[in-house]
Amino acid sequence: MLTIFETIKKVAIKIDHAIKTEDLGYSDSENSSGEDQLKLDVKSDYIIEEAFRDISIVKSLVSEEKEGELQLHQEGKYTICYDPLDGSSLVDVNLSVGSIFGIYEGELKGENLVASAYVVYGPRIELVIATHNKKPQHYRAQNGLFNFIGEITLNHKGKLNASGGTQQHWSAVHKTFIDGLFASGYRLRYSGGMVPDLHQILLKGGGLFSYPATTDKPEGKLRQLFEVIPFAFIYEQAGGEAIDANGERLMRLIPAHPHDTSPCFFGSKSEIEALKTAYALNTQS
Ligand code: FDP
Repeated sequence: MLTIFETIKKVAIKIDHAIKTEDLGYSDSENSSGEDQLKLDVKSDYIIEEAFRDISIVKSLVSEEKEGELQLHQEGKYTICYDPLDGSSLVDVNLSVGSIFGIYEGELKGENLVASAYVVYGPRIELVIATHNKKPQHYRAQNGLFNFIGEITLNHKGKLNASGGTQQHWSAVHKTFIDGLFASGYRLRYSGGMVPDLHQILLKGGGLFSYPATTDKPEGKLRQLFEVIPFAFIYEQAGGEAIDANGERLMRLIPAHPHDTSPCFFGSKSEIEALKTAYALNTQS
């Protein structure tokens, strides 16, 4: 597993370099979710694929930018599911973006995730790695090397509130709940990049990130294997919770297809409790 983490550190430095120096235009292709691919998405995907290609413990790769599973080593133990450059359109406006990695052993489902990691490319390059029975470990790059900064622990209750999706398409339940959080003093923090938005909540003690079911996206937008499950694990390891719109742990998700999405909520315990109450109360009325 250490080899995988060391490889993630190497690719992070290379992707950061690509972000700062490469062409930002669109490629001629679409990804499997039907979105136009930026050249940077394609380049980042290539950097990751090349780096893992010779690592024998890696059985296969599943990328947000590719349709199927890429088989690497039959005797390998792990499948790495990754989003090479999440929120890549934000590079155009010089906001932070990230890479997300979910490391699975066996069938691709939440309960088989053994570790996850993400990288934030911002003014600095930061990396968070989560494994079982440990708080997430936070690193920062300096001169091409990652230094350990500390463990991440969420407070029981936070102050930040970030909800995705077009508000026009939110359900009445979600709107009432989010309005209630603001009315009780929560502050809006939403850049539109999942990685920096979730990173901010983790580092600033807590709060809530939601990507709910909306009328235009009933199954949400964020992808289970590359985005939702890896972050669910990190939030749980940090002492928070991560659930879907039915109150089920996101770690119990079983994607039918690698690109399946799910409504998702990540937060400190207090906000998730409030969410459960709000959603249940409104469902009954
Ligand atoms: P993007 O489409 O820019 O790649 O992964 C999808 C994502 O970004 C997340 O990073 C982000 O949280 C979300 O979409 C933002 O979606 P909305 O604009 O619908 O809120």
